[in-house]
Parts: sequence; C-alpha cells; structure tokens
Amino acid sequence: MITAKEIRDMLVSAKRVAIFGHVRLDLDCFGAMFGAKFLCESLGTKCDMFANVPENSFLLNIFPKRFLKQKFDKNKYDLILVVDCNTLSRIDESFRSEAKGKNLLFIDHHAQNVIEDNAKFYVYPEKCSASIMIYELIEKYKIPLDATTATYIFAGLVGDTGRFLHTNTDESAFVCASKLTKVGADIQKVYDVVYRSLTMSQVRLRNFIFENLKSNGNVCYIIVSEKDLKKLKSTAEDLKMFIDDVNKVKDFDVVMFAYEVTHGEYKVSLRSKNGVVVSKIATKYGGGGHKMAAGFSLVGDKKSVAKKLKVICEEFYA
Ligand SMILES: [Mn+2]
Repeated sequence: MITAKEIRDMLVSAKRVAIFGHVRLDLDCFGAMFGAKFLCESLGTKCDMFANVPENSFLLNIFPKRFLKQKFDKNKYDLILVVDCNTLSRIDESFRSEAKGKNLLFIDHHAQNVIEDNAKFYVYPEKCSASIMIYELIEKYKIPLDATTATYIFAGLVGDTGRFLHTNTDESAFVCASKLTKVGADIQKVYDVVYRSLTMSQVRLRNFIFENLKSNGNVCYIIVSEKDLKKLKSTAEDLKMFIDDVNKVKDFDVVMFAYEVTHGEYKVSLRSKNGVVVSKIATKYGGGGHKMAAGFSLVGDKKSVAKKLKVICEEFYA
C-alpha cells in the first residue's frame, strides 16, 4: 500500500493522467473520478476522464458529459488512475486491454483479491466511499475545494451510503458532508436528481419488481431479463435504483437482484440488513464487494438463473 504523500508525488510527476472508474458507473464512481480530476489539476497535472455512459443516464444531470472521453489513446498518458475498484477486470472492456501494462494507481474502498502488474494501491475497504478517499487526499494536500467539486463528492458520498442509511455510514461520512456543505456543495441539486426525478416508466418498473418478487425464507430475489427491460422501456441503471427500496421490506434480510447485462449473462446484486453478510456468497460465485452490498454474475437463461437463485437463497444461513 502506498501513502498519501506517494500519491501526491505520482500525480505531480505524471505528465498526463487518464482517469477511469468501474464499468456501469455509479454516483460514487463518478464523484471519485471528478474529484480526482480536480485533484490532478490542482497539483498542476493535466488529465482526462474516460467513461461510457448511456445517453439518458440520470448521472449526467450531476456529472456533465462534456468532461468524459470515450476514445482512449494510451500513448498520451504516463499514469492511469483507477477509482472505486481495484482490478482492471472491473473497468470497461473497451479500455481494459489498452490500460494493461501502463503505470497504474488504484484508489478504492473494496476488498482486494488481485494484485495487478505495474500497479500501486491505495485501498481501504473500511472507507464508506471512494469519493471520501479523494476528499481526504484533497484535504491532506491542503487544496482549497470549490463548490462544484464539493457537489460531485457529496453525490458520491450520498450514493454509496444510501443517503447515510447503509452500515458503512460512519462519523467521517458526516464530518465530510459537513465540510462539503460549508464550501457550498449543492445538496438539493443532488437530492433532486437522485431522489426526486422518477419517470413514469421507472415507476412502472418499480411496480413490476414488487409484483414479481420471489422469496425463499428471509431471502427474496427478482430476475429481470433484457426482454422485460425492453418491455418496460427501462435500463439496468433504472433497475439498480430500486434495490434499496426492496431492502426496506422488513420480511427480507437479503435481496438478490438479477438482471441481464448482455444476452445470457446476468449480474446479481446483493443487499442485506440485520447483520447478514452477503460478500461471502458473492465471492463464492466469482464476484465480490462489501459485507452488505456485493454482487456476482450468472450465465444462463431466465429460467436456469431462477433455479440457481432459489438454491443460493439457502446458502446465506448455511
Ligand atoms: Mn464506491
């Protein structure tokens, strides 16, 4: 593990930094990327952010698309900074092979399983978000934060703590929120975009989820195929918005959300409460994540995935 000072030296001495997050970006990933861009530029280093985001993603209402590049020319960069994940296998396929072999720096808060070549790691799984890690670096380097970047980091903090609801919410989350507010983070803007902008097709998707939930004991699961999403005029990103909603149901300790990301491949997101750990099961099936928010992938059609999930339901209490 490297130190905050070593990160500073790496960023200062780099000529141009390419910033990446994980595939299927979320609020924290974006918050950390935009925060990292501010960090690099404040240290006098040029940088570019790379991300593939669906045109209609709500995230773009906070994080402007004009700052995101899609074509990555590895020869232009002498350092690759990856935030909110700690292995190249989690970054978008279209960037992955190009990033291999370059100097890598990972800043992340997920449990680490792989050590990449040419990579330096700054990984603290106890941190509630990657955004707060970037914030703490900015603070450590005594760089004055602006209101725009504070808003980005606040969005990341809110995203990964579920608006200060999840068990990863700790004192530092509130301290950080307080400091971000002080420098002018636009809290209402973040909340309007994230919590007050449901479209009617998202409402229909939400109804679909609750009507089609299956359960086995205290575990519930839902499987949404590509076809279902198309019929509901929704995306996987829409779907992810409601996983915490299902986790509000008292009867269930574990929620499994399976959705088809590419034909015949399902991503399964897990959320839990009441102290039930889901990361072990995620790791068992080749995935990973946090104790109470993790995920893995399953291959098969809707029917066979349903069968597997029904069996997996029992494993949380084994
Ligand atoms: Mn995160």
